Amino acid sequence: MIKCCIFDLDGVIVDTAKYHYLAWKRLANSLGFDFSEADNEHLKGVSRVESLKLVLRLGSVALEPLAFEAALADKNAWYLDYIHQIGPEEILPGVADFLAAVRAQGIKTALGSASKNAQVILERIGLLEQFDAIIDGNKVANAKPDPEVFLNAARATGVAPADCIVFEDAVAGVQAALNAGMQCVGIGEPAVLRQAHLVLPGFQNTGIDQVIAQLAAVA
Ligand code: B16
Ligand code: MG
Repeated sequence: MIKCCIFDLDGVIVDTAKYHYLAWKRLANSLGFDFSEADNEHLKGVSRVESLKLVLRLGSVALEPLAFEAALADKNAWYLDYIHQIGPEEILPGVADFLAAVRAQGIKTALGSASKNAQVILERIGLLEQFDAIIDGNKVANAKPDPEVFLNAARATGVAPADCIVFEDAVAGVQAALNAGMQCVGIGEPAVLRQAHLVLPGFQNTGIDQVIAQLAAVA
């Protein structure tokens, strides 16, 4: 029986990838190379440190530890300049109603995100109070596909992993959910997220009862 829904943040609740892109592009340009939106696709769901390693590899740039830390700080400051301007209009279609319906049924809600900025993003979009637990990049040691983030979310809500559904837009996140022994709904393209038990384009035109029934049908 489903007792907890765990949501990834970027690409599921809100599309912050466009702001990550602008900040990474500014950093790449400051280091003398360009960074495209196609390059940015590879950073979705990837932690900040691993993202910087990928960006530097693209530009064939090596940074000493102090410069590496400074680059991380610059990128995050530029990213937060955008985040501090967002509001509830950035919530992806159907998400707010879906979350409210989950909670109305007495099902717990948790956030399971790689982002260290999850709290401020949820505050800005007005959804902070909609989560029983928030497990973000500050609370985990191992990045997705390691199941740590989702197992922590299950533990924080007191729900067994088998009774959790994870909603994820990144391949590594889908793998993390499966590694946690949870049901997984991919949000995005079926061809990309084919390991998920079910893939939906988003939260419009669906509801928690429908999702639970669709998962039962493919079990
Ligand atoms: P931050 P998610 C991820 O969020 C993003 O998809 C990824 O692009 C980003 O690098 C990562 O968070 C870390 O974010 O720099 O804010 O700590 O999809 O796991 O919610
Ligand atoms: Mg994501």
